[in-house]
Amino acid sequence: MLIIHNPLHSLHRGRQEMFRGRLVPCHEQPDRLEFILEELRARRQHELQAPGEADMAVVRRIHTTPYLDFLTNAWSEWVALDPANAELDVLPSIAPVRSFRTDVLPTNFAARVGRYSFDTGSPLMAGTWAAAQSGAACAIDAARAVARSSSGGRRAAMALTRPPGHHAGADFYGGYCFLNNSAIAAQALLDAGAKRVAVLDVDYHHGNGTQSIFYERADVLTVSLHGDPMTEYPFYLGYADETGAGAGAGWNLNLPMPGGTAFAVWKEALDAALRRISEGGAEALVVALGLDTFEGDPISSFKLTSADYLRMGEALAAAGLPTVFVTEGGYAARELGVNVANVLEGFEA
Ligand code: SP5
Ligand code: ZN
Repeated sequence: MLIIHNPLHSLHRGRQEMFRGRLVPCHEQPDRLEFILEELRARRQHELQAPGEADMAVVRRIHTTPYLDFLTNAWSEWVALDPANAELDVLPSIAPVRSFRTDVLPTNFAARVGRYSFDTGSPLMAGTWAAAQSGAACAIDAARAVARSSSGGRRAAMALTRPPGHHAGADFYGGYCFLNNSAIAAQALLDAGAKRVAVLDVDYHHGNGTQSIFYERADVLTVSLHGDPMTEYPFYLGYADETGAGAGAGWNLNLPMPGGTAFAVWKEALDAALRRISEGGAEALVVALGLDTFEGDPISSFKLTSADYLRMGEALAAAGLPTVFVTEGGYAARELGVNVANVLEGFEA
């Protein structure tokens, strides 16, 4: 498979995230991607490429200009507050919840960090913007390689990148995500001529950013399989009764499952998701490929085994659609390589 991998990913290297009142080591680390690259190279059947420059016109159809301006300048503003900040990651210190104004944008930097983020677990640092932009470039290039498939291009491609993207909305970051690479891939497929695209999110966590970006649109069907938000992050979105709104009514499907879910039950949800995608007439598929459903994942509670990822890949291939894989979460770093490679092996079998 064609794999567009992010050469700048390690510029984003979070030191700490907040957990239960403590700063603990960040789970979303550069070695995650290095282990995947190592395994994909070892299997020898993949074609690894670096992306070109990100086409920001596509990114701007997904994210707002004020948010992109914030990301572009965040680090220099942080260091301008105090040169000693250069040794620290940016984390928010205020959350403008209900009854606060959304129509003011304070010049105070800390205030704007709160405006544009939704958790205290997503450190932002000097290289975040460059790494995230290069990840968007991977998503766009992978999508365009697949979009050309009618004229003899690719059946599938992968954007292999971090930081992940599916928690990021049009104007906010969180859940280790800054630019929504899966949404950007979907938009690139539409821009290249697809009339309808499906985004199937198999990360353990609900893809709240992707859902909210497309919630009122019928040209992107969003489907997410995830841990029940009543107990699992991101808690405040991802319930089964969220089905889309306005022009997008009926074009969102959430399939939450309880902690401890193993592959037999998970696969039934996947089959339901793929039936919905088939009914919806999608012309291309984006798979938001989180590997935190793995039994060994340190922050999640599903029970998928490495062999199950072969079956997952086979089922995704059986959908018969041009497919763009975009990597999302998954924190059992060492096992990520085999698990990603197994999805692709199952897909290409
Ligand atoms: C892309 C993605 O998978 N984002 C997930 C973000 C989850 N953030 C909350 C993590 C809380 C983990 N705390 C577990 C501590 C175990 N000692
Ligand atoms: Zn996740």
